[in-house]
Amino acid sequence: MARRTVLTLSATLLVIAAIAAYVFLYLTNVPGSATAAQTANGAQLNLATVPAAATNDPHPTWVSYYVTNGQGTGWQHDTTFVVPAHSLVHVTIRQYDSSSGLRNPFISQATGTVGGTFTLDGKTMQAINPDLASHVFAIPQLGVSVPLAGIPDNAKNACGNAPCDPSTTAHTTTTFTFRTGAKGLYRWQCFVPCGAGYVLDFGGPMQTVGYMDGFLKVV
Ligand SMILES: [Cu+2]
Repeated sequence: MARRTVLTLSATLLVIAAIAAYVFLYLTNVPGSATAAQTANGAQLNLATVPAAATNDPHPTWVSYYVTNGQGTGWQHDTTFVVPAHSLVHVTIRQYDSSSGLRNPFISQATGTVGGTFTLDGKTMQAINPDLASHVFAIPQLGVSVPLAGIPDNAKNACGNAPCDPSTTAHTTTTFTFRTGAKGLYRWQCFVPCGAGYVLDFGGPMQTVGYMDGFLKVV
């Protein structure tokens, strides 16, 4: 009888400990967020994509998005972006990674942006060569999707780990504008199979918030 009580108690304590670990390690462990800068023209979001996160990151070999300031410096590893509701959001993404290419060439077109276009290194475009895609910035609920071109495979001064210096390392610069709707939490993600080393290249950073996924918090 005493033995059965001890066993039952131990099992109960184990379950409680497991639930507590789940709550504190996962449910309350929310990634940080970054608020878009307010400019005279509307909200401005400055992002960067890198071939590898910072060397002191929990996953220093993973591809990732980062937030920067307007000069492309002041790097923050956040992928929740706070933007105003019913507003224009201007986005600039400095992209430091090489191309992975798309399996579905449809995604090489921009959708859901103002004018249906984006600029790549200053040139207005509607699509890129699908083979040149390095990452995609897509907000499926808003119909927004913009392809990001990779740097050439033989680029000099390619950046390794974040943070990357925009004045000395190779990158492409993509800009576009989209309009937000109602307040709410919207998911964004990359669609390029860029999770090298994982099943179908869609695992690891591709399925982890904080790397190739995040949220748009419309307030
Ligand atoms: Cu990606």
